[in-house]
Amino acid sequence: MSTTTSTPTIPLGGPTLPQERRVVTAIPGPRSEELLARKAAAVPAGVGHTAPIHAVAAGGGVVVDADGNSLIDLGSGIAVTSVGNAHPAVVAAVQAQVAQFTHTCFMISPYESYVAVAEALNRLTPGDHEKKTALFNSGAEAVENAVKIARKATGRQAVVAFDHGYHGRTNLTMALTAKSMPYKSGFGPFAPEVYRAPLSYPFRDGLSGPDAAARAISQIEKQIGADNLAAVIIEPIQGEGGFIVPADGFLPAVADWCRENGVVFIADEVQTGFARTGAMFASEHFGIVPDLITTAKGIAAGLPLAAVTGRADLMDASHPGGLGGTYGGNPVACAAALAAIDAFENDGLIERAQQIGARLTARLNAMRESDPRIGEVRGLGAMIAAEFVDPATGAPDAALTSAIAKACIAEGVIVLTCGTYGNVIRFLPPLSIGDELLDDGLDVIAAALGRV
Ligand code: PLZ
Repeated sequence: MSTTTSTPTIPLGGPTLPQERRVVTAIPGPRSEELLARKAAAVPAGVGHTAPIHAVAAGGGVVVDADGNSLIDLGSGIAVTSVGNAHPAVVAAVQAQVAQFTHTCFMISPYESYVAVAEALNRLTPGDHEKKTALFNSGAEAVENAVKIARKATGRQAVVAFDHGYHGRTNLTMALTAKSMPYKSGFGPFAPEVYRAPLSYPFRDGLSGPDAAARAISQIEKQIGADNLAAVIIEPIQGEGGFIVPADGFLPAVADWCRENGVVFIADEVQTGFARTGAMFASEHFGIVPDLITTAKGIAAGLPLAAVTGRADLMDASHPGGLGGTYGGNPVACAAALAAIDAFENDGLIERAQQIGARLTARLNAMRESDPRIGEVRGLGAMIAAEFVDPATGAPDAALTSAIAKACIAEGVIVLTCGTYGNVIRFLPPLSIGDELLDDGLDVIAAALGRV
């Protein structure tokens, strides 16, 4: 691991917030309590929240709440504010664009920033083949469109998604998502022609990458048949499913099989994209070149934007007017994306993600050595997780996981859980976080682990 305590060169942004954990009231404090009561009365219970606060400012590595508490942000709003919240270049670009024009609809009167984002994604995504990009508003919408594009290009209908996969909450993406509660339960019927294949989950299946791929491919061939299959969609590292890093060789074997069988290989990099894993895209770690890649989250530093980027021949298969949407590639979101992409490329954020990953991994592994309830520490770059188990049986321990997360939030550290079994704590700090804050956050986690 890197032992250098480098101060990040990344601008902190937004209001210049003291980079400190500061808990001045109970969490939630009285003002957040009031706002939470209004939320409960005005917003449906289905829209949950992790931290019982209301945010008023954020930047660097902190989120400040309505009571003046400054919480360490180890979630980045689910891997979104990777360049840092209210990054100054993003703020300036958004302010300039919003004063110029807020919307024309790209399908009515196109504008340059959309094209510039497309050019940047065509250049930055894996592979040097000819690519094109279409822009949308959310990760789920990008996934929906990737499937549309693959079906149109192949003339086939079936789509394979994997165990532990997460692809969104719209009807088709709920079908693609593996976990029933809370994402799907009671919300069916789901879109047809979606099939599920087994993943590589080394901690739980003990299979080599090639063996796990052979298992998946055999199931796909027997249950669906390559001739009927338009696309295979997979997150290179499962996000909501538990930060599962597939065994070496799994992804290349699946991608090769797709290529040999005319099946479109879609990498869903909505959570893993844009420097998060210590590479611009996680596919690079596994040596795969997806036919289509979906992105969102980190792309525009918090403004709603998403993309499908991929082989020009596939992207061009749709008839004119077949792809789009009123807001897709909104000019304000595109301005934010161009500023964020510039920061990803030029502010050392890929290296910073690697440093953060090394620091998190070393510390969490040290905790694991003295506490067998941490079954595994895994992940790449600034996308790291700890899986909690019953040491005697290896069974997932969701109750312990949620108790630790709650204890951390009460102490002023925002941590997120994930995993099919709800037994994973994931770390997705903004890449603008400093080492001291990161260490303080880890101290709080270690103390919580000792207590619960
Ligand atoms: N694909 C890989 O991670 C979003 C969802 C949180 P949207 N993940 C966070 C929740 O509980 O809703 C995600 C993802 C991957 C697609 C999506 C969907 O992206 O922008 O939330 O639609």
